[in-house]
Amino acid sequence: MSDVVSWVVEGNVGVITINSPPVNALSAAVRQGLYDGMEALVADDAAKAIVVICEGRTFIAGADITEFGKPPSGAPLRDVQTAMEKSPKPVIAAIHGTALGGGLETALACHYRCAIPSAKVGLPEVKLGLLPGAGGTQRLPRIIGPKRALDMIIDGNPISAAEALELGVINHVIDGDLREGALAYAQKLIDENAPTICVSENEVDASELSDTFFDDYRKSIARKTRGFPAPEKIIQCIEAAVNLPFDEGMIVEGKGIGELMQGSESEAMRYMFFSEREVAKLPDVPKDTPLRDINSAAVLGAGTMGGGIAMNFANAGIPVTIVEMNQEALDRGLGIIETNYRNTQKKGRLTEEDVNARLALITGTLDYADIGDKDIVIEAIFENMDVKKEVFTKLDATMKQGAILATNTSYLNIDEIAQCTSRPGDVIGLHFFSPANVMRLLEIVRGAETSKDVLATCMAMAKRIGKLGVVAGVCHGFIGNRMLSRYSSAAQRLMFEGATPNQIDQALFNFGMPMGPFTMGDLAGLDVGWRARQDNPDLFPTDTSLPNIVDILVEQERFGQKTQKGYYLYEAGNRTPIPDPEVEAMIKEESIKAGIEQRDVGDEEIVQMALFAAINEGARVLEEGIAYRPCDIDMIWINGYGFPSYRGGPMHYADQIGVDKVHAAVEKYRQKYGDANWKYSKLLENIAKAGGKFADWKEYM
Ligand code: 3H9
Repeated sequence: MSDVVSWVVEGNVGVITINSPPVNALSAAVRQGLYDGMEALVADDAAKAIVVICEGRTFIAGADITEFGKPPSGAPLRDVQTAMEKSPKPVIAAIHGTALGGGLETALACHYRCAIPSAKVGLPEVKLGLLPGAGGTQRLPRIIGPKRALDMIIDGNPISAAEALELGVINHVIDGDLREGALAYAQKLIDENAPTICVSENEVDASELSDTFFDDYRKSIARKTRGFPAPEKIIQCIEAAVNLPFDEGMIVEGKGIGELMQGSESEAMRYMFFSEREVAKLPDVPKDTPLRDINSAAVLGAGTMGGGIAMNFANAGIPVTIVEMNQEALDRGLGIIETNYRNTQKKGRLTEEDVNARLALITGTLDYADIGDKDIVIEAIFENMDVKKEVFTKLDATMKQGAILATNTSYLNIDEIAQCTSRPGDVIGLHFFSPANVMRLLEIVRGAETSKDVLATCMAMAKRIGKLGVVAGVCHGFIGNRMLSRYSSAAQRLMFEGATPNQIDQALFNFGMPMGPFTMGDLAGLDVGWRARQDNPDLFPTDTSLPNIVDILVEQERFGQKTQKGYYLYEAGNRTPIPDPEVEAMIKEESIKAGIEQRDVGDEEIVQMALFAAINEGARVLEEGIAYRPCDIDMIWINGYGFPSYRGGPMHYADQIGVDKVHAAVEKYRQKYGDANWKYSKLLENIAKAGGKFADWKEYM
């Protein structure tokens, strides 16, 4: 017996109970307890079958990730599994919550599995840059076939108890109390003298596979899994399951997980797992802060942003009203929302009923009076401080007391907006990323007077509408766009020194970004940034040492993809950028006119200069208290800008390659280009000089 694992014999059934909050992960103590429990109950003649069950919110949710990288202790999981498989008495896993990773692998080593209907089972290791390393790649194909197993392990998403039953991953569903049901199931197996079924002894049914199956599979996932090493190793394990005996397949699996565990990619993805949870913890906002009710919402503006934001609420079952200035704009916006939903329906990801239910939750109005009773309003109109102030004055007069007044601004000062209301504590920034119904990030901007319950409510609401909320303080561009502007400026500089937009975009794509800054500019529309600058010249100071190429392109009506020309050319109906020699010649001409020396720029330098500019700004953001922690910055860049998750975000990446290296390069650039884009960060310098890491940034403040 131990603190976390206990066992008893009830009637003639032995019951091993794991109680290791929060998620019964397979820590050394849990593994050792399971091993000891198996040994004791196998030896106990009173027990004719053994049930393995968990207390708390879930069955075993996997290996204990906090132990990865530490020296091994406790019984190895494979020994526990062998003890289960070799038991002469039937061993039954009784599942509730989520049996994930090593948790499902433990259950697969049992002779039988039962679960309550709400349970889910899955092998999500790929999301941590790993593969199932406790027999999952060898046992699962022996139940559900190699093809289905590959899909399930490569996407990492869990399946429901009903699906698991259909596939044979579980053998029995229990309605009602799990423990009672599992004991009754065990008794039934005893009464029937049921055999001890070892999945490892099953044959793999490869009859469904064509000769080219694995190569075709590799090709089909190549784009989606670019840069991630785990999927290829998972394929190799399933190939081994098909071609080799179980024990040899286990050797391939063991080697694969060992290599992945050592890699920087898995380290980054494990950091991401904990960071996603860390960003939900706000240092000065207690966990038990009372939340306001959010049962209805309003969005101002039916444009691309407003429509996307409204869809998030409808998707979460929250009724939402969109306010527009005139009927035509409202009808257009509502029409686009319907088209978006219908397109998703056509792809089979929503049923007609789902779409109808969501559309029924979205209403439109031209009258502010119709939204006065809503719990939250999000303004998503164009970026102009005077207009925003006018709108917030109106909202202050219209909205009920206790309503949250939010702005979706990407740059503007939230404190200034809040001051034109009588309730600055209720005002907050909710910065969605385009397309707002798709992108997972919600940058939550905390004003000087934003009250703690408003902040806590918005964090909880983010989760409810499927977003990752990350808090930022008030400054120009907040965390994400402030860093992005340094990154883009560095790319522009290199373009004027001789790299083509295509070379720069390719270099950053190869690093792992979904696209480079020029492709991104064309996608977003070059006129959008141009217009924002016209409206707010003081807010967007241009680097006067560089020619203004965007102005020239916009004057030529080269707005990007929407006009089929921007930095690149586009064929009708095709989003693939085609390098345009005319634009490249124009850039060269402008550079020479501005006296910028032309040179050969290398790909490595492109990646380094663009990313280091962002990292230096990230260090300043931390120094100024705009971000609470480096992980907040990293989660913003991964979820809002597509920074490759296998590199952990810019600040984690700096730690991986060495902060001293980043600092030395930043200093070189500052001397060469001046302070405008390379503002000095004392924090960066302190960490570099001490040979430290951003992970320990507080020591260096
Ligand atoms: C694996 O199994 C490898 C094997 O194949 C090979 C072995 C040889 N370890 O998410 P929550 C913590 S790899 C340690 O907020 P929820 C989490 O950090 C593993 N800690 O709750 C948080 O701590 P805090 C494969 C863990 O209800 C707290 O538990 N398994 C682990 O929203 C609550 O978590 C997975 O990848 C863990 N494995 O969701 C499953 N899991 O409160 C990972 C959680 O201090 N886990 N914690 O911030 C999950 O997907 C979700 O946590 C789960 C619950 C769905 C279980």
